[in-house]
Amino acid sequence: MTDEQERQADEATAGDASSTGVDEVLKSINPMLASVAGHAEQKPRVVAVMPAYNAESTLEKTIADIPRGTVDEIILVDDCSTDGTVELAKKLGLTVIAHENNRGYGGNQKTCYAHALERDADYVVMIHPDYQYDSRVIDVAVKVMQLGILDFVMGCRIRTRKETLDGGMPVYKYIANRILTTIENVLLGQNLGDFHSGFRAYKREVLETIPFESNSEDFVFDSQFLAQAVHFGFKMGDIPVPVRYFDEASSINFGRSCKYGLSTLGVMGVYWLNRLGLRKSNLFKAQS
Ligand SMILES: Nc1nc2c(ncn2[C@@H]2O[C@H](COP(=O)(O)OP(=O)(O)O)[C@@H](O)[C@H]2O)c(=O)[nH]1
Ligand SMILES: [Mg+2]
Repeated sequence: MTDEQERQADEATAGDASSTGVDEVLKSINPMLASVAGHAEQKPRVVAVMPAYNAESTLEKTIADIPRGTVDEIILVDDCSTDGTVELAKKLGLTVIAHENNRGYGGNQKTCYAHALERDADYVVMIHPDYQYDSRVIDVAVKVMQLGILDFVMGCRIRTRKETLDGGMPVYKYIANRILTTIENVLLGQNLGDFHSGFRAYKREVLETIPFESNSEDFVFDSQFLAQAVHFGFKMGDIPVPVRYFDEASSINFGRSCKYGLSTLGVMGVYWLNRLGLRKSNLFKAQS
């Protein structure tokens, strides 16, 4: 252990001891305060999940960017990368799960969430291992959920047009995002700033309720998940998340983006057919 790690461990222990002392005093004063003290003792378990595909060149930076103490465990699911993602993730001490076959981004998230639930997560944060999203917002996302304001937090990459385009989002992605986000807000009765962000955080209950195993193995998994969250009545909202654009952080090309956009519109159709009772979909069937 380095001196710095030892100092931080000492500080953490000292913090625990003093809060335990305060809790004991509160408990001895009055039973109502005791319940407050009990509440203060419960530290939620936050698990970060990383759906990875050829992330060797950005993984270490992404992990270093996560503020210390904000997550209790990081699970990386590798979707058959052809680079050294798995070896590096193990070296960095992450919990690593490797797919035997390439399943796709949706398939990857299914493994991420199933394992996060198995590992007793109270809150699950998805962060891409491509060093694109600013991890400092993890804590804020969890706080907003702890306060009961939201069940499902999206990171919004778009504050102003100028900032987003100057930041490097390709113009065609920006325009498609604005159009799709507007349509989705209207059709789903929401007011999110960015329906297509890769920064997402959930309360455990959201992942226990949404039958995400029925979703697509491809990118449209994300759009299905959002429609499902609306269907099951979860409170969704967003917080701003700064992003970085560089070659390794963005591999989705024009063709795949178009396919994703059209499939997303398809999901809106499936949602409304289900809602009107014209054609029921398994996507909206509660988990048994
Ligand atoms: N499983 C899988 N994941 C992929 C593939 N391509 C990209 N991803 C993952 O999908 C996420 C989003 O891709 P990215 O290129 O960063 O998209 P962008 O930032 O929105 O342009 C990243 O976490 C990638 O690891 C793929 O072919 N298979
Ligand atoms: Mg990216």
